Amino acid sequence: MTTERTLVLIKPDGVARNLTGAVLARVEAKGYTLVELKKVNATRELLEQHYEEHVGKPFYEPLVEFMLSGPVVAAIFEGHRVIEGFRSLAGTTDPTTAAPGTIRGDFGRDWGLKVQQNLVHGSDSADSAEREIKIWFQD
Ligand code: DAT
Ligand code: MG
Repeated sequence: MTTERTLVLIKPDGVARNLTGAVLARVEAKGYTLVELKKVNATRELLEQHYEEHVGKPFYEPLVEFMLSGPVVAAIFEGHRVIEGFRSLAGTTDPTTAAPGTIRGDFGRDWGLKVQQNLVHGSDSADSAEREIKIWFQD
């Protein structure tokens, strides 16, 4: 067994809709351990690092604007295979078609805005998790 960590973000839509507790409860109920938790007002600089792979894509600028539109809750969760386990709990990127039973599928949909407001972020690999945890939890 290897203990792995992942970065989870509750995006501004999830925080504004008071879904933080519901999301965290699902991750805990699946059996992962909450290691760190904080509410943050992201900055453009921080988001540029976080979304490095998407800089220059058509949805990048609206994505950053959305992530700056309100506070975000950042969490580190730990457990064996937590990276893929959380991505499975979160569901696919487009919340309209994410499977029912997932966080995005149950709580989200495309509201007709430019960027999919899909409630959560989860690291997609061990390398991204390490990189993203450093960005959001510098202290
Ligand atoms: P994920 O968050 O499922 O890992 P991603 O890393 O490809 O997805 O993209 C980051 C975020 O950018 C995603 O959560 C929502 C937004 N996004 C991605 N693809 C998009 C698209 N085609 N149109 C609008 N927003 C998009
Ligand atoms: Mg991603």
